Amino acid sequence: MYERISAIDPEVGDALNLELKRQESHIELIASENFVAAEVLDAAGSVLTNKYAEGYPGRRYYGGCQFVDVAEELARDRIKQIYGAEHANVQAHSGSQANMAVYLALLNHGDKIMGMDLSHGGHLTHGHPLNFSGLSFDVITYEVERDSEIINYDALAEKARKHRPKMIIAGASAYSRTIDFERFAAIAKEVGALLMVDMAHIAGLVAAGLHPSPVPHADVVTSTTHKTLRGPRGGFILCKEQYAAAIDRALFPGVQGGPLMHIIAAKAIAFGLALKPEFKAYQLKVIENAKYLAASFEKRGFRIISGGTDNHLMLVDTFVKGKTGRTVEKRLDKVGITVNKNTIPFDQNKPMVASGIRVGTPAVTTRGMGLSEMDQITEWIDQAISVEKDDPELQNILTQVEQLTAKFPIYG
Ligand code: DSN
Repeated sequence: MYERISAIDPEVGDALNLELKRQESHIELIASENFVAAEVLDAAGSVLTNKYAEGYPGRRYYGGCQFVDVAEELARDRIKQIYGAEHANVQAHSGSQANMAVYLALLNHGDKIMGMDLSHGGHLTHGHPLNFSGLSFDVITYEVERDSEIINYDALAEKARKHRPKMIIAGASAYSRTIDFERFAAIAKEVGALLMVDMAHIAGLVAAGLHPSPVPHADVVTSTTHKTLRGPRGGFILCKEQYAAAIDRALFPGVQGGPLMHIIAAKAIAFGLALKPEFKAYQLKVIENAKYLAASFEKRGFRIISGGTDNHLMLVDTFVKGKTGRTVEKRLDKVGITVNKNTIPFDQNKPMVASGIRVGTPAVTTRGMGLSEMDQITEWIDQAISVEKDDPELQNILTQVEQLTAKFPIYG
C-alpha cells in the first residue's frame, strides 16, 4: 500500500506500511483506540485538507466554502440526531480542545472546578495540575471509594456542598462502571454548579443507547470522535441552545483557527454509520466481549478493579500477580498484544510504573473477534507474564497471535 508515497518519500512510506502491518498483525487492546471504516479514511485523506474555512457554515471568512459547508452541515445534523442535542459544534480538533473551549466559554480564570482525579480514572483536562485546566482553575478532585472502587455519589455531593464549584465535570478515561449523569446533574443543581460531561470514552455506547445519555442532564457535553464512536481523530461539543453562541465563539476564534474540513467530512461519514442499526449490534458486542474478557482475566487470577465492567473497558490489577503495569505492557509488546499500563485507584506504584493495565474491546470487536478470542487473549497474556523475558515461549505466543490476527483482517 501507499505506493505513491513510497515512490517519492520511501522513509515516510515505510513508516506508514509498517504501521499498517503492526495494526493488522497485533491485538489492539488500548481502550481508547479503534479502527475506522475505509470510507472514513478516504475522507480524512481527501482534497478537503486543502481548504481554509474559518467561521461556520454560511458565515465563513474565506470564499469557496460552499462544498465544505455541506460536509459540516451534515456532520452537525447527524451528531444532533444521534444524541438528540439542541446544538452541536463539530470543529474541535480533539477532546482536549473541546474541553478548553467549554471552559473558555463558561468559566473565568481562577474559578473553582471539580473533576475526577486522573489516578482514579479521570482525564488530564479535568483539572490535572500540569494541564491548562489545572493551571487555570482552582481544582477540587473527587475519587472512587476505596472499598468498592466505584464513585460514591453521596461523598461527591458532600464535597460539592463544601466547596461549591462553579463547574462539575463528569466523565472518565479509565472507569468501567455506568456513570449516573442524572445524579451528577442533581448534585450540580443543588450547589449551583454547571455540569459538563466529557463522554469521550463511552460516546459510541451512548449513541447506541447502551449507556444512559448525559445530554438531557448536562449543560454541555464534550467528546472525542475516535474511541467507541469509531470516527476519525477529533472532538465535538453538544450543548443547550442557550450556550450555543458562547460555545461556538469560544472554539473559533477563541481556541482554534481554521477547522480541519477533511476530518469534519470524515466525522460526517462516521456519524452516518453510527445512525445505522449495525452500529448498535457492534456496540452490544463490544460490551459482551468486555464482560467476557473481564471474567476470563479473573478466571486466571487477575483482579478487575470494581469487580467487573459495564462498558467497553476494564482496569486489570496485575500487581496481584506480582507484575507491575509497566512490566506487563512491555512483555505484551513482545507477543503482539498492545495495552497501556495504568494506575489503579490508591495505587502504591508511581504512574510510570503502575499496578495495572487498562484494556478495552472496541478495536478487537471491530475486527470481528468474539468470546473465544477474548478467552484466548487472556490465556496468552497470562502465559506471557508467567515466563522469563527471554523465554522461547514468547516467540511461540507471537506466532499464534499473528495466526489469529490474519484471520481477522482490518482493511482486507
Ligand atoms: N488519551 C485518551 C485515552 O487513552 O483514554 C484520553 O484522552
